[in-house]
Amino acid sequence: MLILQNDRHREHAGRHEMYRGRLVECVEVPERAELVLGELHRRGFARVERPAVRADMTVVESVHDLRYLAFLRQAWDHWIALDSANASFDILPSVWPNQGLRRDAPTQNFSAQVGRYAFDAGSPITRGTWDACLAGAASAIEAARRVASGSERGALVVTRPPGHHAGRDFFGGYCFLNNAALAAQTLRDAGHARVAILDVDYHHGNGTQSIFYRRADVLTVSIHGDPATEYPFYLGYADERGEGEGEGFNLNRPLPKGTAFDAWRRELDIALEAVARFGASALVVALGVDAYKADPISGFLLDSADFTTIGSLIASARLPTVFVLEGGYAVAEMGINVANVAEGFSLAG
Ligand code: OKP
Ligand code: ZN
Repeated sequence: MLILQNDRHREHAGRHEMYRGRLVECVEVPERAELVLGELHRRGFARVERPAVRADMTVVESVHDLRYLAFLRQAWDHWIALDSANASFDILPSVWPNQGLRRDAPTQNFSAQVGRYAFDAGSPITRGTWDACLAGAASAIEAARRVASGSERGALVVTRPPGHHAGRDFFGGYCFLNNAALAAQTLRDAGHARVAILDVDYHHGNGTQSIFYRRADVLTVSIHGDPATEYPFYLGYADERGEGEGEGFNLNRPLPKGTAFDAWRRELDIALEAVARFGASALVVALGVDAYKADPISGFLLDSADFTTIGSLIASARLPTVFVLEGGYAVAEMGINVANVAEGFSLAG
């Protein structure tokens, strides 16, 4: 299996996120990707490549909104222009156009613009956020191209920040550009008529769902902690099934906090059946490993060995597959859990 790494991920390094009235240290840290790469290397996944080219903006601009992209690209410069002392702090929103306020208001105020594009106060924009995200997008697009051409059966994109909470024109949940959506769109553009995205991160991939909600060509399936109690709270319920042409092409399988692998695995069977019934010819896996029992911000009870099983069950779908790294915050063990998925997938032949 091909491993593609985003070698600019370190440039996104948030300092604080807002949580329960205080600024706490970010859990989505550069060390995460380093530990994954270290463990893959130890296991002998020798082919680790860095994508040589910049992200194809045609793909990025087909998934994301042009004004949102311009905002992200310029955000740090605008932040510093407000006050050079801002360089010591990250950008976080403090005001939002909810409750009847106008999201399309022609405001010139920078803070107001941040709030227009952010849906939480836990996802700081830093000096290197744009460059790190764009390099991540390049990795996801390149992985999808290699898999689409048939030169690889499977590819794993080791990148951060994650992407599945990012929508067409919004960021949140530590996510800015939706790497899984970019991979899926790339597979579509390469001729795969039906592409499925399977999201196994503990948190519902609200961004991915919203990007494809009205489309019948990309099936989105997610297994996650019940949003009635778990982040992102406002999306991810079982009754969200798609809209318009997309009706029937979104499947949510929320599970209660405390769910262990026997029940989780039954949901994976259901998800993979849906992918097969849909007739997907390619698969993107939004690979969060925060379903792990020791994850500090999640509530499922999976063991490290379960991730090997997940990898082999996904391989049993027999589809060209792009794995894109999402969450996982039990930093010490996340390398093992990601490498287990990769090994389970590879060894299943
Ligand atoms: C991103 B991904 C922790 C609060 C939770 C948001 C969680 C985002 C998860 N202090 N904040 O899906 O792993
Ligand atoms: Zn997550």
